[in-house]
Amino acid sequence: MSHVLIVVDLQQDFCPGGALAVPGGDEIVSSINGMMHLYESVVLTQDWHPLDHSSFAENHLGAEPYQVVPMPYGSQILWPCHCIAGTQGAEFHPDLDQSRADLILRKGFRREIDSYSAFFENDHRTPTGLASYLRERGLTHLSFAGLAEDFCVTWSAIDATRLGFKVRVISDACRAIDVNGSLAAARDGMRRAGVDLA
Ligand code: VGL
Ligand code: ZN
Repeated sequence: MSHVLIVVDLQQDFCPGGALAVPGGDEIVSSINGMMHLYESVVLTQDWHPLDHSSFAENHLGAEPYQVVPMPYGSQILWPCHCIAGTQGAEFHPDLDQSRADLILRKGFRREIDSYSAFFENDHRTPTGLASYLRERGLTHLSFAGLAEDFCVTWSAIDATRLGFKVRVISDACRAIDVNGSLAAARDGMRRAGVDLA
């Protein structure tokens, strides 16, 4: 029984001043650093998009950020341009301790599909490889922290329970975007899926 801390998307664009700032996103960095020593392993995820990514409102004629549009894989919220691969906004918060990270998993790098979950792209079918990595290492108990609780953290946590992992979300070490009641809906979905909301 081995425990891994998965820190989701604690990147500059999701922190105050960034392109898709999550309120209070920077407030969780020091508590996350402080809990890393409690785990056998630490994994960081990194949202990593090409400039022409289909989740960006800027890439849809006449669209506004936060508008919902149909995509071949389901409905998709359009976001402001964020976490462009190789730019400063895609870098981790400068105070995040990266030294204990065994793996940095990038996601969302295909133009035509978004990837909230650390396990599957938004078609719920295309794997990122993380499940196999964790299983091969015997990491069975997953704790999640990071940004944003109501999107990438929730989608990752729910997928993880479906994949058979024991899953906990440390809400105090998360912050949410909370568009149109998304945080309440996300917590509801996590409880129903059997995620332990600590
Ligand atoms: C995220 C929206 C778009 C997240 C990533 O990390 O929660 N949200 N891309
Ligand atoms: Zn993104």
